[in-house]
Amino acid sequence: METSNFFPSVEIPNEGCQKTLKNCNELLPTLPQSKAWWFDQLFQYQGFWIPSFGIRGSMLINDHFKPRPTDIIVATFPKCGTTWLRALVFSIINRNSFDFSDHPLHKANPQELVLFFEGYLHRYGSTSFVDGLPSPRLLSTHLPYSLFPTRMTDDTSVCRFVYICRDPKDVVVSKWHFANKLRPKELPPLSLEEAFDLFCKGVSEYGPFWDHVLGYWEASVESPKKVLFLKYEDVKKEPLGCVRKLAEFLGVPFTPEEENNETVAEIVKLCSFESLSNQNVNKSQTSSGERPIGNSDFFRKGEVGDWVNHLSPEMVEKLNQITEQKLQGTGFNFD
Ligand code: PAP
Repeated sequence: METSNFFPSVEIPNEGCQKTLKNCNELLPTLPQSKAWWFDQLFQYQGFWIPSFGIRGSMLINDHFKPRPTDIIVATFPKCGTTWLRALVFSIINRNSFDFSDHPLHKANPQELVLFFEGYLHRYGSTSFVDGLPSPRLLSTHLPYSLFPTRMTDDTSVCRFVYICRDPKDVVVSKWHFANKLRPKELPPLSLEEAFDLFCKGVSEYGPFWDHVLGYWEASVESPKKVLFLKYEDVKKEPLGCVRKLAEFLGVPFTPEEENNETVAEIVKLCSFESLSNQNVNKSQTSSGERPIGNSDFFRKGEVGDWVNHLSPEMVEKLNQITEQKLQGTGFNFD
């Protein structure tokens, strides 16, 4: 049995999961490949550029995962607000179990409280760890909506998804900064120009960005009880309203007593960038065997519109144009 803080134990996958892993290993070399922004290669799988562990995770989910009606899947394209949404969902769901002065978010990074779904499946090579988690299970994913099995996406009574998206101009800047922290030292730094070019071509972990966003957007329009779609910018502007909306969607609306006690405001405050980034646990720069980065790397500026400090007017025009084209006729925009 292997152990680590992040992944407590590893067991031998059962026969069914071993078969899935074998199928995945056979499939990977047949897929189109591209260089990644960080350490792993990207494979074009069902229309998306995914690292191998994500494909492994998706195949294990499709073949073996048994969803429960209480499951909550926190879904994002990388760098769109995963850390924030994890913290918000965890504190909404567990608000009666903890005192705000002695809350788990003071001691643990949101990643330890809302587990990375495909990351855990890949690490264990099976669904057994996730199968053993108590309800309600809070799981985080970067996988596109279309990569989940229909038994999770069809039936409104089987699990719920909450998604947060962000202006692609801020996403590309945030992801570029993050990529240069994650890249192995032997590789040269990724220039902003190269990162931008790859992002525009859709070649980015879990990209194309627009297809990822639209998959969840369309699902939220079709099944508003199954998928809640949020924008980073809206949560920044109206955090109280968004937290109330989240709680209602998750089936745990705030009571009048909680409103009087300012529970909503406490949650917003606890999960804010200022609060989370100042927790000692999130100031850590220590990397682990599983992650070559520290918790502090998930907190940079946490602002809307930092792209003005990085993108040239030509880049802005190009990205705006692509976004306009991709979103045309979908009923969705980033305004
Ligand atoms: P991940 O997808 O790799 O888990 P994710 O948490 O989605 O990363 O994105 C990190 C971004 O969210 C960073 O944005 P920036 O680079 O533009 O600064 C990070 O600063 C921001 N972020 C982290 N926590 C919060 C928060 N509590 N509120 C607002 N933004 C946050």
